[in-house]
Amino acid sequence: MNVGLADTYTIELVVDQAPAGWTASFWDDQGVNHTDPWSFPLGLEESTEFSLDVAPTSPGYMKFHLEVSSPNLTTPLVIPFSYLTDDLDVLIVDDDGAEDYENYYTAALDTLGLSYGVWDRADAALSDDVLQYYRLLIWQVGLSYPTLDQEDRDFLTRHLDAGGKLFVTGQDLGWELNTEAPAWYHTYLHANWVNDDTNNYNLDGVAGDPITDGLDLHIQGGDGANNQEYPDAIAPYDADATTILAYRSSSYKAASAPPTATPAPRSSTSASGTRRSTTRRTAPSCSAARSSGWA
Ligand SMILES: [Ca+2]
Ligand SMILES: [Ca+2]
Ligand SMILES: [Ca+2]
Repeated sequence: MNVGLADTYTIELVVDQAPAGWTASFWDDQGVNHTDPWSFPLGLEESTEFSLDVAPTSPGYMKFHLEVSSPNLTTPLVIPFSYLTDDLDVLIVDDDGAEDYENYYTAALDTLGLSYGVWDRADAALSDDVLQYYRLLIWQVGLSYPTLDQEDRDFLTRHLDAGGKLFVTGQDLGWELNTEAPAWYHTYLHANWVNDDTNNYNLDGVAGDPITDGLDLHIQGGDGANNQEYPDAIAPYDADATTILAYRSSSYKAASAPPTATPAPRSSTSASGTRRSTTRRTAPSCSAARSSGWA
């Protein structure tokens, strides 16, 4: 609805990210389909409606936005949208604010040949459709703070209680949850926060672990995000978790996961890199949880 001056608006659909072959368009209230920018007049308190049409040709996701401009709008109105098919291998929850750390995960999934979608947490909370369609979540918070707020934890509680699988990573996740939600951290990630800054950037895998056996991991520089400054030390909280990554030449542990022999929910948590000041985080630590046969 136009609540300002009579104006001529131009609406444009801009595709930000889409697999090859996907198309998107919008319909005006006269039933005309548009792919190019379209202009229309609106008087004071007049309104119009649009509907969107996405034509996917493969498992995947599209990010696009509508941009509305007019001579009397100093800044165009941007309305973001995401469209995800319901047959994806993995859903990445992009909860890192305006950073682009999700690209590390999409690159890895591309290498593995797995299909995925990206849900921008800044655009919307997770809908319960996610519980039905996406069993494996990669939830990355990057350097954002707070990390998993109450709404996030409530969603993840439902996801994990339903047998969903989770890998969660972000700066000082353990440090924050140890203060904000220790019972949830212990119960759902089966992790215990130990230390805020190990000052150690070399990790060793654990012999026999299906994921980390033989892994020699340097978490600073290289081709990573290079944002690790205050890597947490964590430990398994209970018998439902076991250490899978350890800091080299140290008693500190960096990651835990469900014991492989345990059939029910397993969770792994890794703490590495990332830091904060007293008021906000400035570097990432990584906390990972897998559950119900994540490997
Ligand atoms: Ca992002
Ligand atoms: Ca969050
Ligand atoms: Ca830390």
